[in-house]
Amino acid sequence: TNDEEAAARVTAVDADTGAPTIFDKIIAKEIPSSIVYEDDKVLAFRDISSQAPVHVLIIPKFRDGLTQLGKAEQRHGEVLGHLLYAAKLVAEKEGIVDGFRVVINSGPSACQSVYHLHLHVLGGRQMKWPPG
Ligand code: DGP
Repeated sequence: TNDEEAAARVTAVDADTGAPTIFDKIIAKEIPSSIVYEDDKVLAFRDISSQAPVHVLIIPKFRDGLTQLGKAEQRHGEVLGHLLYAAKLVAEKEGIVDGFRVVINSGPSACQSVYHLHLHVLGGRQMKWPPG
């Protein structure tokens, strides 16, 4: 409903304060996660609210102001490229490299809920288009 959309939007707008997020605790391994891939720059772990048989989040270990894609700066280009390449590595590792989807929700209208940039890697079932 429109009310639900409005509520989601207000929550999301309030959320991008630049403050640390739950993902910092996941990176620090202060809270557990199911890690799929890790290197010096990125961490990939299973989404707690899985929307497909494979649903992995990939995040930069050093957020460096990159709360959302819509706030990317030129200096983030290298890590953004690396995140995308890591998505391919994750897809390969998960056995879905023949068909998978990568999603970035940027900002309230896209329903971003955690303000630490992340890629969703989804697969293991027939994906539909258009997305919701
Ligand atoms: P987005 O809506 O694009 O901001 O996606 C954020 C995702 O993060 C959402 O699908 C649920 C996931 N998530 C939130 N908190 C946790 C957590 O503590 N652990 C894990 N594994 N995933 C989380």
